[in-house]
Amino acid sequence: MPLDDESRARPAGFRALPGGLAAEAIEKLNAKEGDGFAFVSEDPSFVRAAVAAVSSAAPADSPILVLSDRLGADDVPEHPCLRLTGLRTLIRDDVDAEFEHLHNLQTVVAVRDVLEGRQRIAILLQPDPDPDGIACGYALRALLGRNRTTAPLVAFGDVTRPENRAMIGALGIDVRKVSLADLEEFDGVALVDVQPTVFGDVVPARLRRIEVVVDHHPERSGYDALVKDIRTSYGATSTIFTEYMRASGFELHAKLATALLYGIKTDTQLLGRETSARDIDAFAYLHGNHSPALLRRIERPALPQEGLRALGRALARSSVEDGVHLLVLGRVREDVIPQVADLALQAEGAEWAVAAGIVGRDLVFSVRNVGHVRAAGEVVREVVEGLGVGGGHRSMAKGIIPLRAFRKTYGGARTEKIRAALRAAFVAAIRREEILRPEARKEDSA
Ligand SMILES: [Mn+2]
Repeated sequence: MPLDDESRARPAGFRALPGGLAAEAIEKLNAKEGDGFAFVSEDPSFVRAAVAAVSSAAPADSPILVLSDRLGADDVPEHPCLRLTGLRTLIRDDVDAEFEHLHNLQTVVAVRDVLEGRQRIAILLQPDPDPDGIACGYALRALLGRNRTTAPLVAFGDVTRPENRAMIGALGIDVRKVSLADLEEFDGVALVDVQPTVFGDVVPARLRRIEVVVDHHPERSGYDALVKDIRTSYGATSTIFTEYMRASGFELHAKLATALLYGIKTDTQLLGRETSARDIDAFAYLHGNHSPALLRRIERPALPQEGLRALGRALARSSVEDGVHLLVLGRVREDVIPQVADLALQAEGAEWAVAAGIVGRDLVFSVRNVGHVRAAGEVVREVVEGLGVGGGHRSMAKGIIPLRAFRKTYGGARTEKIRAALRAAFVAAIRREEILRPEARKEDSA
């Protein structure tokens, strides 16, 4: 091949070795400090000669990459800065990734085709939508190029959790509460992060034939969808939508990237358990585009001054005992409680933080732990047993006890009473597991 053609075929920044493999030829390349060498060969003697030539002609310890599908570590000479990797496998991995983008693009095209002619599309989320569902609904609408009139986000219940309300507030998304009858006004229904079986053992008639479903929960039967994309190995449906965006060359604006990032973060407990390599990939991709300020506003909503004053009073009376830091706030706005729990865990010696406050007619508390102790969700379930409701994950949980039930059991609901009762209940619940199953703690920390 003539030299000029050959130079055009090479990517920028690459130079090929002119002539044979000799020290003079290497010298002609005029390698500088910071340049690297790559050899493509399946022949061990060629590689040995090449490494020797580079070592004698180029700056000392110039890095060398050997691309080969047959050679093993024993076939290449000793060199402090040499790496051996496959050539065809390297190309194949890149091509595989491109085919995956292509499959994602194909799904996006199918979704658009199915929904294109529809006047009004309901993007249906699970009841009491969570950040993963909200982010996916928002992403689907963007992918379809629609607005809140022609493709509203809808659910059979309100968004109730304060963290999730903070998300829709910060992002300016609205989720409309609808009834099954309201769905008749729509000529298209797309479900994200949920499947129709969630809405009843017998799937309501309107949801037995839907247009689109994209989800990561186990696949259920009992309904038909024109486009169905269910990937149970994914930690979040937001990961699937991130792949859609990426594959279709959609320019992710900061709000959308932040929503999807938060969706992945909450569904995977910040890339903890049940996270796939896809989730990590998508997270990294979104991280470059998200708005840290917006994310902070979602995760740390502004605290009302009254909440801060309640925190001040609670801190004045708090102490860390048996590794438990308990703060009883009195009557507060609900979103103050989880933030106080986060803060309380920072106290020296605290393995557990419990923040409690009175909201309406309930005693509401948030629990955090350092992670290598008993799961927070289990402890809370034990504390509320027979009194209220509660649950959560390994390191975060929430409980609600109606004040009436609390008073009945403990004979009152003054701050002092709450402090004493919660402390005793938590210490007992945390200890119980350790006494019954001393090995549990070891397993958990493994
Ligand atoms: Mn989800």
